[in-house]
Amino acid sequence: MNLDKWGWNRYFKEKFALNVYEGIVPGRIIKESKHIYQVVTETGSYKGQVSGHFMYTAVNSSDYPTVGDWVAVEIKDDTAVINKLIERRSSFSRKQAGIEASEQIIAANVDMIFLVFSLEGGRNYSSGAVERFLTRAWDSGATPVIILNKSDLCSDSEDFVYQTEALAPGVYIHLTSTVTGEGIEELKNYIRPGMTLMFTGFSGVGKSTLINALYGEELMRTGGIRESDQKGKHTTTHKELLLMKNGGLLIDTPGLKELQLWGSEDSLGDSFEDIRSISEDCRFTDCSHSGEPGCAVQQALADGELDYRRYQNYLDMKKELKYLDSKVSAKANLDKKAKGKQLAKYIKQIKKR
Ligand SMILES: Nc1nc2c(ncn2[C@@H]2O[C@H](COP(=O)(O)OP(=O)(O)OP(=O)(O)O)[C@@H](O)[C@H]2O)c(=O)[nH]1
Ligand SMILES: [Mg+2]
Ligand SMILES: [Zn+2]
Repeated sequence: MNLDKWGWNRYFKEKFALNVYEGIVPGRIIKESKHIYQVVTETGSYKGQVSGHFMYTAVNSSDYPTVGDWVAVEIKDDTAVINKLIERRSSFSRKQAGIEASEQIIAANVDMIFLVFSLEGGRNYSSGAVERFLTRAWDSGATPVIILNKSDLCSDSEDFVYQTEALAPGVYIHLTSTVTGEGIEELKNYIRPGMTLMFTGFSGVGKSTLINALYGEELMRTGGIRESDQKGKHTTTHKELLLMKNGGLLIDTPGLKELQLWGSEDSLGDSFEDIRSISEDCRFTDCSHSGEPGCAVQQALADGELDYRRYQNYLDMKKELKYLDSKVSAKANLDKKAKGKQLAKYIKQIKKR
């Protein structure tokens, strides 16, 4: 199998070259569910698992491979034993659900991220959600594209495009419908050989249906929407990287209930470029924009140049990231100690043998 069509390129070849030794070959993770992997290599597609050594040296869940990752593997009895993760070029992540401060990588080595919302009038579109997804997407290293799906269920879909443009300056926005076919041809233009596109969004917005429409066949199972609350039913249960007929690569992901932020306060710079630029005129460089004298952001609010809702969401997200940062540093210290002990034990065992 030629790996180039799976996105193998110079960047990864160079990174891989640092890890080459006898019997080790490159592979890409195309499926993952609870640390059970499917890996493609030059000789075929294999079930995969990480090696004992890998497990001992992994500290965080983000150190484990996920869909889209390139890995160094050794094929043993039809199993790909994963020895090493090849440095990621990009990764889309969020804070893992629950109270623990750890990062969950949703997909890695993605070139473009389709942020899918739907316009049926429920909770699957909101300004706040667009800003949240966009923040994570810009921080991933991949380029975001916004899709407003189910345009057939919305009588003022063009208004949503204008509204979204204000939230996402400079980002391409597409109105689509898998029922009328609106916008599907335009989306096809993004699919290029060797390029990886991922779909993310809430459950039931139509990610898998869009992928089927782009593929031209029923590739992924699609689901219904609960009538009671217009929420999706979580039809897609695992992530999967799919090879399109023309050579492009699409990643389908399970719908999210919520997107908790990950990263530092700096992550907001790209998605709130307007606020960042206004704040250059604040009197104090460390202005928090919540009442200091000479605050340009407060002035912009007063002048109606900045939307109050957007400003409030910005402050909320900033607070969330600051809190996360304090929890992450605390956790890192504990992890380091625990891992140090585990590693010492492992080395002792090897020496004994
Ligand atoms: N009216 C309308 N319905 C759509 C459109 N696209 C998808 N649907 C329907 O929306 C429902 C959910 O679609 P899925 O593709 O399963 O949604 P998903 O985003 O993959 O959901 P998860 O896998 O749960 O994350 C299905 O009943 C689809 O037929 C559209 O453009 N218009
Ligand atoms: Mg799906
Ligand atoms: Zn200010």
